[in-house]
Amino acid sequence: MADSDDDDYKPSVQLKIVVVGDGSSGKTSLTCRYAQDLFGKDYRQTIGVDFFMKKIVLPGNTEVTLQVWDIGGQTLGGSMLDKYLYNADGVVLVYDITNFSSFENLEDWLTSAKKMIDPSKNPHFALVGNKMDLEHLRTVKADRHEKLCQEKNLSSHFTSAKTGDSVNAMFMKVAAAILKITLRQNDIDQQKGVIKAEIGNAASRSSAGQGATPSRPSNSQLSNTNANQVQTKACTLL
Ligand SMILES: Nc1nc2c(ncn2[C@@H]2O[C@H](COP(=O)(O)OP(=O)(O)O)[C@@H](O)[C@H]2O)c(=O)[nH]1
Ligand SMILES: [Mg+2]
Repeated sequence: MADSDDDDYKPSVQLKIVVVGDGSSGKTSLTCRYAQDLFGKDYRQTIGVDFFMKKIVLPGNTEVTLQVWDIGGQTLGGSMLDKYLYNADGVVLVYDITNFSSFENLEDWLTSAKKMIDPSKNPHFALVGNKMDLEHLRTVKADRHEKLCQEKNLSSHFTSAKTGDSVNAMFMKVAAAILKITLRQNDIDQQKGVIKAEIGNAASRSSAGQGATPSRPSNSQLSNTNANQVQTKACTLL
């Protein structure tokens, strides 16, 4: 159903999605899992891989290029955080369901992100409880998660980067929510829209060096992307 003639495609839409949250919540694992279907059990804090691009097709033959940014080692007070969040269409707030403080800290991540993103962008915020394969060690109850979603108007997701459970679905739902496209269960189950993934870093896109704002599309609905200029890198699983 997702496969159809190229002639039917509408102009491509590009969305910037930024994955934030405490260290060790699984941001890099989620982005690598989504980008390359990789999961590394034992790697150090993210170095060098800032974002990747992946094309998916949403209902209505809407081709979407997702630019997914991993904030790497940036902390809440991190000096580059605003650069990562610049012009984001969606923010994925990740916590580890076995680590209560990673959940508690998300309110601060949310507050900071809201301050850093132009309100006129009206970005979508998603709450992701990761490490669902460790449900037996869960310390954040589902009702706490749902309560925060309601209070802060976040979409609700649970994933396991380790098993891959619901990772594709989460990113697909976030893209659909940003574009206000309704997904049916069938669309989520099929996941046939993946065309390709590329990985790059901010430095390769920034002409003015450190501190410069990575060049970004001025709005979320562009037909032309810099995807081809993205430096290809493997997910850094050290
Ligand atoms: N069991 C389990 N471990 C995970 C999962 N996601 C990440 N991890 C582990 O948690 C640790 C931190 O993951 P990482 O992706 O580096 O977190 P980040 O600091 O937020 O980027 C690593 O040891 C990962 O292998 C998951 O879904 N399940
Ligand atoms: Mg990381």
